[in-house]
Amino acid sequence: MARKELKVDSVAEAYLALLAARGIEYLFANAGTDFAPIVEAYAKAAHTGLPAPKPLIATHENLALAMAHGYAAASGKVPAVMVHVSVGTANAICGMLNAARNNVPVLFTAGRSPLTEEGLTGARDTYIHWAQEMFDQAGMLREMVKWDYELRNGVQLETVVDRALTIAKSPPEGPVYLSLPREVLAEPLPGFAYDQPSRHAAASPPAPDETAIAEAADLLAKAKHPLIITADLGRDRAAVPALAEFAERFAIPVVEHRHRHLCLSADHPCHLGHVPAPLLDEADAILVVDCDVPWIPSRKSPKPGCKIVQIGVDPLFSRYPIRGFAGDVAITGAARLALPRLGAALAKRADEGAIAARRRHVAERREAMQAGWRKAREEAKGRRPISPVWVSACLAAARDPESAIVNEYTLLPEHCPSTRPGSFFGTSPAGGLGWGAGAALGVKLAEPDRQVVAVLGDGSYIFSNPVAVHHAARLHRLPVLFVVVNNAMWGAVRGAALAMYPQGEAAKSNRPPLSDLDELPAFEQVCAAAGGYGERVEDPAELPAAFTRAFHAVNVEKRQALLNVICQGGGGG
Ligand SMILES: Cc1ncc(C[n+]2csc(CCOP(=O)(O)OP(=O)(O)O)c2C)c(N)n1
Repeated sequence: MARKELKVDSVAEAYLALLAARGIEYLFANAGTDFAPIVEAYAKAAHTGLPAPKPLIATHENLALAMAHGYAAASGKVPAVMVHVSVGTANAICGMLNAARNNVPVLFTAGRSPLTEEGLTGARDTYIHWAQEMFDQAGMLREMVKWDYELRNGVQLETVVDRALTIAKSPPEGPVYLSLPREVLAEPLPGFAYDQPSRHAAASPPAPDETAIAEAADLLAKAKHPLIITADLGRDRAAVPALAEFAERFAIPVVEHRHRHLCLSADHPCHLGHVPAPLLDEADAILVVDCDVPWIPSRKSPKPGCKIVQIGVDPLFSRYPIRGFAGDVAITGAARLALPRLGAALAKRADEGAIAARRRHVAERREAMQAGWRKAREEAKGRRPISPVWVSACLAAARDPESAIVNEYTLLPEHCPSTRPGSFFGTSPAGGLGWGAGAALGVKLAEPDRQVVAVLGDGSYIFSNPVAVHHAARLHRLPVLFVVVNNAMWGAVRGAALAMYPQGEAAKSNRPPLSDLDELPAFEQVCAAAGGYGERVEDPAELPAAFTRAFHAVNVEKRQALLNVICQGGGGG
């Protein structure tokens, strides 16, 4: 193992060089007075050639987090984010909740108010340095991170950075938090040396217990109509072919429920859409794989006696306060390791005649489901205001099939199918709005040659801090297409009120309170103000051509683009 020595003047310089050595490509930053040693280190690095992650400004902390989230999801690498002390941390918390619940590994860092009032380099020198300090800055987000720490001195730098990164990357992956006091960053650090390569590997994914596998295989082998429900399996792209093979071998239908990643290609013969409810009446065994919420019990549950097997790195979702889905067998294991073993155990018990019959049944169901979707598209075609079904269908026709889609829930995946692992990124189950636009920029950063499309509601778009988003797209040369499904309301809020009080006053009203968004700005002009292509679309017949124009701007002119599609209301997710 080689020790690498670096000539640096400060802990800040050593920190940046160490991040680069550990493969951190980007530091998403929203700076403050705490950044002075980092700013100085970057300025020096520009002419000394000291390696450092590329700094990328994001002018709001939630944007920084969303970009980091999208980048991590698309690249599989760990991004670093740095924000300004307590206040920057506070602004980023929604993004942190999204990252935590979506198991996104992020090294999230913040400065600390200088600890000392005078005497040390970096001591307090402006009035905010008193009031911004907190007794426990990390306490704000301790519930969302796997680990938090404050860097105390330069001597422990390597241990701290390696510990942060390996914990973030060990399953179940997730964000970590490190605070960096100004005096510590400013400390001199002569003769800095570190192991290269690192002696700290992330922990391996858990492999399943064979007894549990045998029990699960017994349950599944007895079932006539087993069903697989997943949301997140595709986060590990190596698990996607494992699921495809398993489902195909045993002719088991798969539902991607509120999926955050593509788990099974939409053209797989066992893909039965995104809604589990229609399949629950016949299912007599359900395999819940990497799925926090496989169905909504208050609406529809599996029939009594239906056996449930749960598989996941943390199959019980132990960080969720309440989650009552049954698990007759719960298997701790990464899907990519568990499914082949379960497949081997099931093959020994398989009734090939029953599988053949089931294969015909699944094919019939799939054909009926797709006929329903085709009918919905036919009906939606000419509707004005435009139907979200038509938006999704037109995007499906216009997109590069290899493109990546970021869905802040207004895209209807059944009308815009994805087939490539890593081509779909859905909202975190935490549902902190304002994620999609920034996440799409992060995906584009990770995959510059790929066409990237973000589909957002008007509400989600506003939550994303659009001026900051379009600025970042321009500043960092990230030409993404934003499609705003604009129903001029918070449809989910309205939908929730009407679902809870179907005969209530809000249901009788044309305009239930606290859900309509009147007098919305011309979103297309916000994008245009940042040098992008913007278009408002009201005529459904115009939508295909509008997509062509927008994609021309993105693909050929390398400019960001936004389609503000005026849609019918009542949506919601
Ligand atoms: C940060 C945050 N604030 C508020 C909410 C509550 N919320 C959930 S959906 C929604 C409406 C989103 O509106 P839009 O993006 O236009 O989509 P629509 O529901 O109209 O389809 C709101 C406000 C949330 N999820 N996250």
